[in-house]
Amino acid sequence: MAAIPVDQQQPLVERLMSACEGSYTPDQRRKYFITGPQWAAAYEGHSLFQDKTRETLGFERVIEEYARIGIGYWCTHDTDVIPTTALGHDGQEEIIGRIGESLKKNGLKCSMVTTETFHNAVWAASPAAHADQVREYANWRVENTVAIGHQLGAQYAVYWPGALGYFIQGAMDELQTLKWYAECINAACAKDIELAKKHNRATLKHCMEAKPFEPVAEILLPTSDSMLALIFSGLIKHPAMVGLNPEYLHELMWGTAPRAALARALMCGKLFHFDINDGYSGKHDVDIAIGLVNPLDWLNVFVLLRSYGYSGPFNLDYKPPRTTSVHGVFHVSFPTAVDRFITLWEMAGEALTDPILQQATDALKAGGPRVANGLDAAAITAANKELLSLHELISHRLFQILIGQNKGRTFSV
Ligand code: 3MF
Ligand code: MG
Ligand code: MG
Repeated sequence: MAAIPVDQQQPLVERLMSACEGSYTPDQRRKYFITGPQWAAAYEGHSLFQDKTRETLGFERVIEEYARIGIGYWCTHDTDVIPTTALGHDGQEEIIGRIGESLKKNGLKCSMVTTETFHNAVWAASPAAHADQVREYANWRVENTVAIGHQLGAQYAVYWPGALGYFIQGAMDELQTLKWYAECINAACAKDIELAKKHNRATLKHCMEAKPFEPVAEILLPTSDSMLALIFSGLIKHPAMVGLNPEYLHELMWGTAPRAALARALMCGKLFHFDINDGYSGKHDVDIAIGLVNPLDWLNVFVLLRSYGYSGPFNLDYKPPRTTSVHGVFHVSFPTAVDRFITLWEMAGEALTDPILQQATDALKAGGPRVANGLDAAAITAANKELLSLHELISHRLFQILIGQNKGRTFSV
């Protein structure tokens, strides 16, 4: 193939995108509770060892592009849109006013707000640092974010305490730090109760998000389970207001099955919000878009969520790769991520009504014949033995659903 002139490259990408077919319309996409983070689209491709590859984008552009794609909801960190120096000053009100206009003009809703308590130098010793003024500032920051949430009509507030930990142990008393951190969540809830009353709105759902490693080496609340322990510890004043925002890759990173982590959140009635992405176990937070690494696992995750009626947001918390241009971010990355979500979600619906899966599951539940002596382990084993091959058959059937063989797709052999 001859070299592709620069001005022909975007048209080539467009042509191949439409040749892929199978994309959904913006109206179809808007039927799902899909939320697009400001930071995901505005990510410039930089990392600790890698320079940025894309230009800076403001919220106006991101909101406009999400609207065009059919992503119905937008979410943001406070400092994604308001410089740290403007927080709490006139600049904040002016920016929030412009965000409100931009959302209205484009028909988007703000679903969630979150506080950046990990990037700025003030969080070097975490938001629950020894210095009481740092902690007071952290409390004010989450209260301020809750206020922004009410102004923009959000339903959720998320907390990712990524800097709550250390590189080298000794200086930090873990228990004391956790108690201080709980005070920060309590401050957010108290402010929320006050503002909800004032604005005659429901209180927000406060969602904690865990990540096992990054940006510090040892994190005090590394998993969703540890956050459940905090929520139920007695340190949280309004535990009914606080739940989880698990992230698929954060759970996978430490080697657990994300589906099992989600099941534990569901068991506690705490699956409020869900960050969807993909990546690898045992690696850092590569934030690949949903379904590009573990589509079969994703199908299984959605079977679980559909089985138990999860109705919260699906937040596209991933990073478009640094090989993708800004045009690619909005014409390849986000539309295809949304469409893989929809496909996998609908596929999970098919799995739930698949007659083979239904019969296999029913048979497992029916079990073999009951034996006379309920203490005879060998007889109980023999009575159920042949049915257990259905475990593998079920996995095979899910694979077939993933590749469309349940719908008659065949391969040349
Ligand atoms: C980091 C994350 C965060 C959180 C965000 C929401 C930047 O790995 O996943 O995204 O989702 O801070 O509070
Ligand atoms: Mg993450
Ligand atoms: Mg996340």
